[in-house]
Amino acid sequence: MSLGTSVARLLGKQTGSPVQLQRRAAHSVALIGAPFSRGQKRNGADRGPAAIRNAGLVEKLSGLGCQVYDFGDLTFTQVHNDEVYNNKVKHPRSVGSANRVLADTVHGAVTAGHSCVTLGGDHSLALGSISGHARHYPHLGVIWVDAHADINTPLTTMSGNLHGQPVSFLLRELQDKVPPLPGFSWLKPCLSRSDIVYIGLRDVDPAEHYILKNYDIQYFSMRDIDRFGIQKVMERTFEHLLGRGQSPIHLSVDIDAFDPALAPATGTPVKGGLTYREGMYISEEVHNTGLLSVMDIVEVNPLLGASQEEVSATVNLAVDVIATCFGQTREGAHTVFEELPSPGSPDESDSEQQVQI
Ligand SMILES: [Mn+2]
Repeated sequence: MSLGTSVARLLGKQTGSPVQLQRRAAHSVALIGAPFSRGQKRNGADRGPAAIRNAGLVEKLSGLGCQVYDFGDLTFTQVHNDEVYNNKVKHPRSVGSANRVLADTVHGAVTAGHSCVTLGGDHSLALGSISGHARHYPHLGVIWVDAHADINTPLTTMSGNLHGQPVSFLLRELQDKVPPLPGFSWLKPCLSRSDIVYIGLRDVDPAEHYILKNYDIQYFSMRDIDRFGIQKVMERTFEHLLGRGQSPIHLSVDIDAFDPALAPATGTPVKGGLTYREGMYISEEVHNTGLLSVMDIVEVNPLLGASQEEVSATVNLAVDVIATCFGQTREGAHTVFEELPSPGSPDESDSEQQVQI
């Protein structure tokens, strides 16, 4: 018995069939820049969208056969007097208001029929990205690829930074533990604890560990990846999220899930992260489901590389993750290649004859 086969059946997957290739080639992708960094304390995460665009993302997606609709970068209104909440939580009104704008934009893009890529920005923007996504598709499966669980509540956070808390606001089961934050009144929890799977965890606070265990949230730490291998981890991820039936996938990738050797230009690096190959495998498998609807790529901070090489490595990795999620393969793709040229067949009539033979 093969887990892979059951997952394939689960997904109704017909890998490599012309119909599916055709469908993928027609993919329309909305790019939404969310240059927002108030969910954490380092300057520069707001420069992520420009850096990722400048690394050739649009060209790469177009080369894969995607129709790209670049929504540009969102502008967020400055919130003055954004006082700390409860002596702890920083910039609540700024984070709340920016995410409200992002939620509306993602909702609009998904409703218009696009797949959507949200370029961060810090990880607090998952609040808006997932909320906007869920407004159109109430039943989402979320794959959260990250070194951190980002599931502190405003009452358990040690840093006070909202990029470490978004999941607590999104989960219905945690609502009696989450106080109403100024700027967050628009936000309604849209996920159940069984709708999310973590991959790549290796720096989890005590309260976060308590939540993961007591609310029975599925996660695969780096240790689990060491034990099972990334292939099993992905099979189990899809069994968990799709075993009840197909639902659109929201992939939220924090670049710090990768090893700092690969992604040094980020605010909270933790050693012992994903390899390049593990990251590409995750992205390929998500693409292969045919269910990817929205993805976030966050916490790329061009100001934090020690050199231009470090910044480029981090940014190019982000581009590779996105491109792979939309069909770039390591084994070669042939979505735009329909027929091999033959010697002596310069015109249409010749190639028609060949087809008949
Ligand atoms: Mn994160």
